Amino acid sequence: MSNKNIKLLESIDASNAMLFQKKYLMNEKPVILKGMGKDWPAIRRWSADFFRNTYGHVEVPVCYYKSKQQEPYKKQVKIPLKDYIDLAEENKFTNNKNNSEPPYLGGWIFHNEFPELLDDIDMTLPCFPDNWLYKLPPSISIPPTNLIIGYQQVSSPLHTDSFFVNSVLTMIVGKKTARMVSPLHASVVSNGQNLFNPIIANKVLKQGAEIFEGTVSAGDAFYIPPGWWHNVINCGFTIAVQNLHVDTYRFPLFEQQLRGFVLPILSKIEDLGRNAREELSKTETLPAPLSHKIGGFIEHEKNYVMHLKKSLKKSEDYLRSYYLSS
Ligand SMILES: O=C(O)CCC(=O)C(=O)O
Ligand SMILES: [Fe+2]
Repeated sequence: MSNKNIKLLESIDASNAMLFQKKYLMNEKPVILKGMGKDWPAIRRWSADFFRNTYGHVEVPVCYYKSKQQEPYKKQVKIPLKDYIDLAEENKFTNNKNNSEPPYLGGWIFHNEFPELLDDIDMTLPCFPDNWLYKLPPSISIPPTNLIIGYQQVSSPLHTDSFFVNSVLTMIVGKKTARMVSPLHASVVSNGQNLFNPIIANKVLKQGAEIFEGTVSAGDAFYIPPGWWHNVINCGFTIAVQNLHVDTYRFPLFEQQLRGFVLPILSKIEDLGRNAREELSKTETLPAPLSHKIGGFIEHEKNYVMHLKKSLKKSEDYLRSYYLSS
């Protein structure tokens, strides 16, 4: 470690679920979970050859974090996994005219297409109670796991994970080093930074933030709490699994984040409806079209008003009790 002001991440045995929950999960404090994946079949099965031979033909999405930042999953460039692994193992990306940045398989959502791979990992982590992500309706489901294959030339610049989820990054092959900053110091860091650049790290430290650093190798995992900034580099060829968790305690904030996605869409639809009604009210009064009756227009409108009223009351009650208790 180059800078002695950088603190070492604490590290505990992953089998000590009680200690993890009390000291780290409850306090949203990052930690290294030693041996998290040591008994997963993936540790014995997964390798560059395994993926090349079994899934080499599959087109996988790659990221270009430096030139494109985080793109929507469906918009990412896709390349055959075989080509990607050849490149990653060689660690010899050379600039070409079209693209000067090496591609990074920074999060492949594999489990719908290849659910058999789920048998190689353990998603029922004893450290995490009940994962509420499984309760979401399929239409807005957030994939609870993804696969990351890396090499020395690629990394994840400083970022926070969306929706305030708990993230567990378990190493299957190779080593990663991470630097993390608490959300309490968000004002002195920014998205996309390289905290491994000593000039940037020193600037962040000087402004009063703490930087935590740790390295994990096969079988070990990082626990990255909600909202924590993290910058992750690959120390050679790596295969890792990221698992996302939302427990009961953090679900209300998560729900609010999801609503932030849905509400603008709902508002837009409502606005259009109001525009149409306004336009109609300017013209001579027309009788309601027959389809209103068939479609149960009045019934649905009443149900909607009831839903809004109930929702409003529950939210107001919740806010009142929140203020009383804090
Ligand atoms: O390994 C990486 O490059 C990124 C991992 C990460 O950002 C995460 O687990 O949230
Ligand atoms: Fe992340």
